[in-house]
Amino acid sequence: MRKFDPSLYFITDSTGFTEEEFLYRVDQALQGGVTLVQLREKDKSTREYMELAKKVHILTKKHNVSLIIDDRVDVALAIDAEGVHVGASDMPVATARRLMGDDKIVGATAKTVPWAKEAYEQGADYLGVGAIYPTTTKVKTVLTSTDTLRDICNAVPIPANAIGGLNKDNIDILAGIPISGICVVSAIMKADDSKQAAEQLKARAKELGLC
Ligand code: TZP
Ligand code: MG
Repeated sequence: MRKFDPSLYFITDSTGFTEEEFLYRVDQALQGGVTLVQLREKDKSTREYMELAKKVHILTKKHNVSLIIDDRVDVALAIDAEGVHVGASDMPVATARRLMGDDKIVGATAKTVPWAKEAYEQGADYLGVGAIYPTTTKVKTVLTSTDTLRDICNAVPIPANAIGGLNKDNIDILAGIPISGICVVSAIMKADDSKQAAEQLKARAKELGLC
């Protein structure tokens, strides 16, 4: 498996931005120190998803950061992204792993311990666990307690990240839980200054011993 750093995992959302503004924010986030990027598009055609992914990949490669494609193994393989992330309504983890091969990153969503164990056994490299707080990002999810997050971290040997409504002012709730990092969309994507937002989140996460 490819090495990756999940500590400050930035998940994109291009909704409401011109492509230029979107790519600028992604680049700013990378300059601010995000360690992993997921391109997450729900409404694009396959061709549009691929074209945007190629552009984002140029930016992530410049910063030596792995790019994960949400939902779509075909798009990830087509642009030679470093990995894919699959959730409950996507391809099963085992299928994604078989198609992606052993050299790519396969991430999975998990909201319970049995689900986390199954994803691990099927070949997931990391887990996204949440939503910890309510989120304004368009997603079908339910809240996951910090107790469940802790149990998942202790149940599987792969990195588990917290996700959902996280920002620099509320991640203290995660202190002491053996997560490998945090996943954020809005806190960076919608910030006035995405670079500064990434820097501040990273500093706060370090202060709390979260990464
Ligand atoms: N899965 C659970 S919550 C979420 C996803 C994709 C969205 C997180 O977005 P935000 O803006 O960081 O709350
Ligand atoms: Mg999905």
